[in-house]
Amino acid sequence: MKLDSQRLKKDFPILQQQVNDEPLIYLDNAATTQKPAAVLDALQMYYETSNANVHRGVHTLAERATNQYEAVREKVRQFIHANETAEVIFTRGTTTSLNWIARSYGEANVFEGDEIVLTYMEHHSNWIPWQQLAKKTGAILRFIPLLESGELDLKAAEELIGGKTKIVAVSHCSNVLGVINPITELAEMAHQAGAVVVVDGAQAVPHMPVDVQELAADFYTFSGHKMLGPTGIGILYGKRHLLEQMEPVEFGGEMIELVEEEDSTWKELPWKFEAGTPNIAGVIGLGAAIDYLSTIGMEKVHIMEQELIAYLWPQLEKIDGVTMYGPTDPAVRTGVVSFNLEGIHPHDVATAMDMEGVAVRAGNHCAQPLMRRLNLQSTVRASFYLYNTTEDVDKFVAAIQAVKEFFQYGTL
Ligand code: C6P
Repeated sequence: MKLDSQRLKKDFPILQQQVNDEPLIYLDNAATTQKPAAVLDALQMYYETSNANVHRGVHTLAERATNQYEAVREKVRQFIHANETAEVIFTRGTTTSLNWIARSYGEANVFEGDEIVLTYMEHHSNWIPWQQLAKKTGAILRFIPLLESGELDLKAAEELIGGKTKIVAVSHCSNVLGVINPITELAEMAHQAGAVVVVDGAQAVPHMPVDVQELAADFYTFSGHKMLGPTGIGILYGKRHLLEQMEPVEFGGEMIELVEEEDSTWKELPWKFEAGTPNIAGVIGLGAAIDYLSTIGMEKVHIMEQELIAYLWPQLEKIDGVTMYGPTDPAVRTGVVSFNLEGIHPHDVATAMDMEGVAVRAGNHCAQPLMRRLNLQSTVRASFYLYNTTEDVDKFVAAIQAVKEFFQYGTL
């Protein structure tokens, strides 16, 4: 059965409002997604019935909170097809997960003259941690170039990834170009070279089925808030044998086994990485988000987004002055559409669209190196999700026309 986005939209209280006297059309889902009532209810229910610290108390509430918290780890494991819950670590989000991998795995395994391979489309969160690691260790950063279509140049990747490569860090989906990258192929290249592959899955996990084993990812990271869950919660997945070698990045309560005056030992995986009181409510909310998405089915979410883009793309192509970025082939793209309107600054476009009730993002999208490669300062970005309908697309297209009229496109 096809996804009924109109019906799903009713599950999201925030989407029932008007903005600037127009029904809200929320198209900034790559920045963060809205939360269904099921997630909001789970948060409230947790605080009303089960709030306690986890892994510490023996009282009923502590046990209830701990059980709920650990049950979500199992849900995440199933959702991404990890081997075991020991490989699922709760963090603050993708950014934290990537920083931890660079700090812990990176500093222990990357040395002077080693190479770290990135792509030119990486978000700053999958760029700066490696840049800092390279500065600290004397390693060299190499970059996989992009083809004209916005896809990665895999021939160039094959040449770049070699004996000196220690890490290949790549986004599964770009937050600007909407392109889906071929992680399995890149992982194969990395593994043949004896390197590990670190995947930034922030824009993938919310939008398509992800199987970390099928992808052969050594590390995989994502954020709860981009998949209907709360902010401040994310996941670091790593293969057990890699996580076991790694030192924790943060130290304190909860992650220790034995503390002596001069030395300490750590808990086993995954808890050795979870120092301090974790974001328990965030974890519970993420669990509710996973339930919501799983009931729908991620394959359906993916297909629905592709259909929406297939409906939008030709309409955008017809508008005089619109330039779109990223691949035209819907098979390799998600619901992220970056574009510019000739002669009108992206921020002006986004502000004028807001007057029509349409929320889009303008800027460099935390991808300055990519913007430089594209010879751009910024773009407008509309990013779609499961509650966006073809009517939303129509209103979005109409809003672009209205913006053009407002700025008297072609007459100045
Ligand atoms: N991109 C966007 O509007 P955090 O902030 O840690 O949850 O996610 C960081 C991040 C990492 N990788 C990719 C590909 C991302 O898109 C993001 C977040 C938002 O595009 C905010 S800049």
